[in-house]
Amino acid sequence: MSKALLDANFPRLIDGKTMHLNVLEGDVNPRILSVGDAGRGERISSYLENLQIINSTRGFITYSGTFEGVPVSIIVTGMGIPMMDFVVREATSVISSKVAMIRLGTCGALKPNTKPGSIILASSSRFISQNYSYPVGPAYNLSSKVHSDPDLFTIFKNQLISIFGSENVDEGVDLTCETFYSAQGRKDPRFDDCNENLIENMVVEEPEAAAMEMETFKLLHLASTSKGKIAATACMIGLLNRHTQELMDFSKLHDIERDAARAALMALIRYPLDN
Ligand code: R1P
Repeated sequence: MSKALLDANFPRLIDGKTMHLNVLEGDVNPRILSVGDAGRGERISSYLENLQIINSTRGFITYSGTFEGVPVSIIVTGMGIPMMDFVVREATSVISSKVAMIRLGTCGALKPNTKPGSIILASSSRFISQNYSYPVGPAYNLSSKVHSDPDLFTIFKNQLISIFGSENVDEGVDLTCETFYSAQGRKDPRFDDCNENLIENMVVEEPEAAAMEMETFKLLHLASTSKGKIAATACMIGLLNRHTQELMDFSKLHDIERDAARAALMALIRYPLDN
């Protein structure tokens, strides 16, 4: 019975909750931090006071509360652009005002001199999709660019630099990939992925490419098509460098994550939302 739907076009359950995030009006605040990993979400939810947690059966978790007295939400988003699509559309559907959203994720770094463990800000993003009609056309396509909200980007960048120092904060074009393996140029001899030179080719096509991950393009694209409702930006922790193959010191990951989340929350509460 609880799965009965009120609306076929934008499904709500019979109790009025959105179908996948399981949220109602009042459950999500207009300042939203999206994280991919459930452990990351739980750890950084300790920043929030007056915490309310909403689980869903689809993997999304919404933590809402206050940060320095300002209402914010942290949403565990999962991986990939369909999950980001659910989060952006359903979370903003229960908010009547303008929304500020930041993604805090992890990525592979693409610039040869980016140190693993650095923070990489996405000034813009492009999408890499596999061409399933290949060999008609190239095996992988690179979309045109969508941009971060310039004001939110600048506020966030300043917060990150004040915490990490400018030497640990990089920026550039994010490449959001359709998949983790083939579309990020990972080699798996069991499959004909036709991705032998994917990274080399993409970096030639986009010389400012700085990060490879799986969600940012969808967030920025939806923000750019939201008719002014959503301001968005993103940063990722570079777990490894795809050029040098160097890995970060993973014993530092949770500390970096905690500090980056604090920077994101500070940026979100400083961003002016004109309702
Ligand atoms: C892959 O391991 C996942 O990690 C990255 C990718 O975008 C993908 O979601 O981001 P998160 O750490 O935010 O999940």
